[in-house]
Amino acid sequence: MRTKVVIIGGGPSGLLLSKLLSLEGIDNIVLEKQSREYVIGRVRAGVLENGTIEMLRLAGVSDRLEKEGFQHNGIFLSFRNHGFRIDLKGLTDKNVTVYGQTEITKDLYDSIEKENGIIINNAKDVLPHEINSKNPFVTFKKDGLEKKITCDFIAGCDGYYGISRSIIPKEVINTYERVYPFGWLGILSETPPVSEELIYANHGNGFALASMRNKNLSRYYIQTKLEDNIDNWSDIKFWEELKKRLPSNVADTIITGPSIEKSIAPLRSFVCEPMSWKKLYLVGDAAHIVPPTGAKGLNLAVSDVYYLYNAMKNFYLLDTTDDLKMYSTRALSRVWKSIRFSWWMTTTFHKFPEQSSFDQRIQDSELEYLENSIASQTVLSENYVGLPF
Ligand code: RFL
Ligand code: PHB
Repeated sequence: MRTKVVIIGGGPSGLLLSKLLSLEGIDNIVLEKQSREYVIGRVRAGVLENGTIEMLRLAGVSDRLEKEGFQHNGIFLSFRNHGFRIDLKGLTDKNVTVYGQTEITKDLYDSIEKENGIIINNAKDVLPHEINSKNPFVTFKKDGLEKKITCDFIAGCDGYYGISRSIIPKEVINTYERVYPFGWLGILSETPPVSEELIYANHGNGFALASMRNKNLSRYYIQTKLEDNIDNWSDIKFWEELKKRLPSNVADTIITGPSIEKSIAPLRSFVCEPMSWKKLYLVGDAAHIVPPTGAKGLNLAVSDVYYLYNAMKNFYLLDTTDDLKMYSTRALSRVWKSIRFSWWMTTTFHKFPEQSSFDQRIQDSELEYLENSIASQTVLSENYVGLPF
């Protein structure tokens, strides 16, 4: 088999790249190790920047998003048992959209399949070869049979634990990492959200976040110990702890119910430089990870796709490699700004194990400053709604 671009990983970045390339007539094949149901079932991101929406529109997969997504013009921050609002729209003239990653992935799958794009699910032992040659190829197993696809380029869209990054020789790569000493316990429950806008809470017991998917589907998170286990968290215990961490006037109005999903995610900042090597281009979580506090992971994956899609388009349609050569530099410049913002949100809102009363006072004064300074609120808003591509 031969194609122009083999895309390893059928998460949001791989699927979006595939759809955009196909619209330009650039053949590609997506190799995804999991089943379609598994990929769509993963509950993850919920907050989309306008740039992300633009890209989904360009890919022709925004119809449902535009009908069912919720426009949010602000967010609430809380500390010392009271909340204040950041007017994202008033400060930046932009807003964010709440629409689940699961829905985006489903829309992309449906659209690619409708247009006869090729996604090979349950592709096992995927391995890129001869990246440095004119004809790189990828091998994999499907239903026990060995397969090989020769191509011009390989896009590594296979997430943090994927195979693609590990193909780049160690001496070429630099990695930068911060592992946070806590995780997020998240639940999904079929209850009305406690607030029309998201609430990010700093509390002595740890961070909490009140988010949502729709009018009868809430998503809540609390900071937990890294080594914690979901078996230690009955629904009752979760709701009790969440209520403690939100301002009491909000906590009093929470409608609780059984969780329909519950999981713990570790928090990490990670960047791999460069994001490309020879004919291999890393995209999204394969190249970088942010803690979810700034709601940036999926949005960053989409801005990587923007740079790579344009570079590949210019290669095939205008016969220039200039933008491919610049891919890593352009993508990294935006990546680092989101890494910084997500690190700042994480450090400002979470309780660290070794946190002293001095550190707590610094966090309080940071939040007090934010509450009273339009300049500080503008900095946060500009980053939260998304920096330009
Ligand atoms: P993904 O989604 O991890 O997809 C990678 C795909 O590659 C497949 N794969 C392989 N396929 C073939 N061969 C191999 N060897 C393979 N190895 C892996 C995997 O099965 C998978 O299908 O990466 P991608 O596409 O780069 O997308 C990144 C986003 O998923 C991620 O950044 C976001 O979910 C992060 N994130 C958030 N981002 C936001 O922008 N806004 C948010 O509000 C937000 N909230 C979150 C989040 C992530 C969270 N968790 C669980 C980490 C909230 C949470 C709790
Ligand atoms: C979510 O709804 O899953 C969500 C929202 C905002 C974040 C992280 C996750 O910062």
